[in-house]
Amino acid sequence: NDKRIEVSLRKRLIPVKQLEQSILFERETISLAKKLRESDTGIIAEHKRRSPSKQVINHDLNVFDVARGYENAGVCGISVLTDGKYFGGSLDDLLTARASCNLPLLRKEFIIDDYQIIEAKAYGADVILLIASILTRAEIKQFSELAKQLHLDVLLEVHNKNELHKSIMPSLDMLGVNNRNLKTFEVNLDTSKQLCELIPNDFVKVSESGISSIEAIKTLQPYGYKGFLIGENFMKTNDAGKSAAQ
Ligand code: IGP
Repeated sequence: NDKRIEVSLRKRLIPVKQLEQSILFERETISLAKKLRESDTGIIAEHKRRSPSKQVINHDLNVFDVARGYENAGVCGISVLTDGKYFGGSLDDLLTARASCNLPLLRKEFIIDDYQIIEAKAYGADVILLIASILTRAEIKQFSELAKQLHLDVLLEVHNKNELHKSIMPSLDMLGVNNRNLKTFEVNLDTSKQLCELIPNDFVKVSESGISSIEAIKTLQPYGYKGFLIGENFMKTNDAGKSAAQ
C-alpha cells in the first residue's frame, strides 16, 4: 500500500506523457538476456546500500563509482535498487548508474503498476524485475507485455514451484530463482538446484542471492544457470568493483 501511495504521488508530479518525452525514453536499450547467453561468467552485480535482512551493508560507496567499477570488472549487467523504504535506493541512483556506464541496467523494484515500467525506461533501465510472489498471473502478463513493447527485458523472480508454474509465459526473457526466502530471509542455494529442471530452456536461468564465491557459481552452472545476481558480497567491501573483478 505504501508503494501504491508512493507511485500515485510521483504520477502526479511527473505524468506519463512527460516520461515518454524524456531523452532516455528514446535510447536504444541493451539486452541483458543476450549478454548472459553469450557470457561464460554471467555476473549481474548489484548496488544495494541496505536490506531488511542485513540492515546496513554499505552507505559509503557512491553509485557512480560502483557502476563504473562493476563495468571495469567485466560484469554482464548491473542491478540498481530503486526502493527507498527497505533498501535505501532511489530513481536518482538508477540515473547516476546510467550516466556512468554502458552496461544493461536492471531496475530492482517492487513493481505493481505500469507507471513504474515507463519510469524505468525514462530513467535509463534496460531490464525490469517482476516478483511472482506479489503479482497475479494477469499482472505478470500485463507488465511483461508492456515491458516488451518498450524494448525492456523482463526478469521474473520465483522462489518455489507454485510461483514458477503460475508465471511461465512467452513475454518473459529471464527466470530468476531467488535463493533467499523473502519472508524468513533464509538463504539456501539448493532452491536454485531444485527449481532449475522446471524452467523451460527458452528462458535464461538466473540464480539470485546468497552467492559469495566462484565455487558457488561453478556448482550452479551445470544446473543450467547462465546468470548470477550478486549484491551483498560485493557491496560489503570498500571497493565493490574490485571485489567483482576477483
Ligand atoms: C542480491 P545478495 O544476497 O547477493 O545481496 O542478493 C539480490 O538477489 C537480492 O538483493 C534480491 C532482491 C530481490 C532485493 C533478490 N530479489 C527482490 C529486493 C527485491
